[in-house]
Amino acid sequence: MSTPLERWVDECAGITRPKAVHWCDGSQSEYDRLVREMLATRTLVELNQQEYPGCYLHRSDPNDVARTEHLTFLCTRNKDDAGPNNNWMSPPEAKEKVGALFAGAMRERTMYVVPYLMGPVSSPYSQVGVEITDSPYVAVSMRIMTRMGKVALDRLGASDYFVKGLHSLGDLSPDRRFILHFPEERTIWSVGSGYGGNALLGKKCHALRIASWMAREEGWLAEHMLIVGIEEPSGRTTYIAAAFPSACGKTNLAMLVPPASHKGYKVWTVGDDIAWMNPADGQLRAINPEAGFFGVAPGTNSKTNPNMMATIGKNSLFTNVALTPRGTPYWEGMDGGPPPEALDWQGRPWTPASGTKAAHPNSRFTTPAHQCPSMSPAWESPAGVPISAIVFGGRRATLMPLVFQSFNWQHGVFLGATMASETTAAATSAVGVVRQDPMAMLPFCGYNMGDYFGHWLRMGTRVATPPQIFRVNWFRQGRDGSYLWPGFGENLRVLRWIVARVHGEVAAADTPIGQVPRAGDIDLTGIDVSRATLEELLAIDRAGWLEAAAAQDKFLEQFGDRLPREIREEQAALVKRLRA
Ligand code: GTP
Ligand code: SPV
Ligand code: MN
Repeated sequence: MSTPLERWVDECAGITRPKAVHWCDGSQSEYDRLVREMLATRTLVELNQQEYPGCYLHRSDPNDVARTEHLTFLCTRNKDDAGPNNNWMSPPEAKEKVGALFAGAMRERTMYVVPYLMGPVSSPYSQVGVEITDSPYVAVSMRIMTRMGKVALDRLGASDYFVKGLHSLGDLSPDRRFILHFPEERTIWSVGSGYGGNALLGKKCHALRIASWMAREEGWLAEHMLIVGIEEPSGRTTYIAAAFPSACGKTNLAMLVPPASHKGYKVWTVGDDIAWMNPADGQLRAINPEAGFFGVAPGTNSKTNPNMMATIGKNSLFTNVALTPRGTPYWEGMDGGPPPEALDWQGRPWTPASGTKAAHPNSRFTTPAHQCPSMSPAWESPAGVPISAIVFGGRRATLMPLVFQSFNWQHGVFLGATMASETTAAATSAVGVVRQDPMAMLPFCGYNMGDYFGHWLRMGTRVATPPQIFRVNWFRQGRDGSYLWPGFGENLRVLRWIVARVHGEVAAADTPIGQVPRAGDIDLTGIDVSRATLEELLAIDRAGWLEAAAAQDKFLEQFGDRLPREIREEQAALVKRLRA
């Protein structure tokens, strides 16, 4: 008797016609063999093994370097269930159109069956998925990013309850690229891309788009959030979950190193990109469903993120970075400045005089979380960690203060729902354009965001002590374009205020937008930020906020009847306070 999984694998093989089928067991020997095969086909390039043991470079197709939001679809029976925040295709149309692209797509290739677990091995919150792929790069990346192979098959047994992901590189043409989600069938189809968020289906496709749909049905939250524990000199640890849009600082905040002035503080990493939060014992408890980091390379160095520099020194895959003659990776903003010569991310000769970027702005590394020196002892805790604060942050050169707090849960949901941020190189579209990105989930919410706001509002009533909600912005710029706030490790100063607020240990000033710190309550000892700059970072520009409110209003309007009354009321109340 075959299992539901075996029957589905046979069905996919029948359509895609691979020359061989390999079931991944997740072992080191299997990983090593796949790496050797990819070195032989030049899919991977070996890096300097003395300096970077177990590290390899992958250069992707130059047309396939970031998520493609315009080619990403929700395929729900009812179009309104996908909402104005998603591209939509009807399931029958999607199956016909994209099914044709899968037909015979693996003819010259091996089909890898990749069973994976999202979440700690014995956590009740973890989920099994299986990704079928014809990309060995995807298979080895999944071994870093998830608990892959036997561990997932053991958990699945003969059950038919798993997320099904079918992936093929196809011909890598954006004209024949589709990333489709069928939440009603817990199924993902992805064709035509080998890039992380499009191809590592456990990550954005399963753990956010499909999981957010499941979370609404089951009463939990699947969010684009880092999870971090702040330990104070007293030994008290407070856990924070924070949502920032792609390439806006989650990884960096998750593993920040306290500044020298902050002896006795420790920052513990639980996760850097995705949080699954479940109500338990009157609180929200968060797990990190992932086992690795797929992090942004540019800007990473031993000052901004020493923990990540330590993590990526071994057993890591680098994608679309530059290669020095010594066989080491290079990207803009790395320690030591640019090398005199290198091969750029496309393998072309490059020098600092070339006038182009050596590494792609969205070049990334894939690296095991357990190698990170700041991993929390609780990062694989089956019960997750209790979340005391939720932080929403965007990349905003103007207007948005360094930090402020919501008046209550409902206002906090409104603050998340009205977040906007400048777009980044993580997706293929214009960079630096301010767009509304509620809860940093605009590209990842697997259903109508009007319903999503309603779900968030309800979640606040499901726990006796809901987290307190904050907004932050590390990216305010002065007139000369330089950052007003030093960021990175110094962000701990802001987290300290948040922690103190959560424990009722510091006051705040009421303003029309929320509760703002009194300037004296952000510790500036040991940094070069003047009191005047801090006051500028905390100031409220009423005229600017009224303009922002108009943009918010326009965005929220799209959701029509699906927009909860509470959000409408918060919007009206904000405008009223700003005009008062
Ligand atoms: P995704 O993996 O795309 O979801 O991104 P992320 O939110 O984890 O972003 P990440 O931490 O990788 O940061 C993206 C870029 O922002 C990098 O180039 C960082 O160096 C930069 N960055 C992160 N934190 C700060 C900060 O506090 N201040 C400034 N100025 N830049 C920052
Ligand atoms: C993001 O774009 O938010 C990422 C990278 O974390 S990807 O996995 O490609 O989505
Ligand atoms: Mn992300």
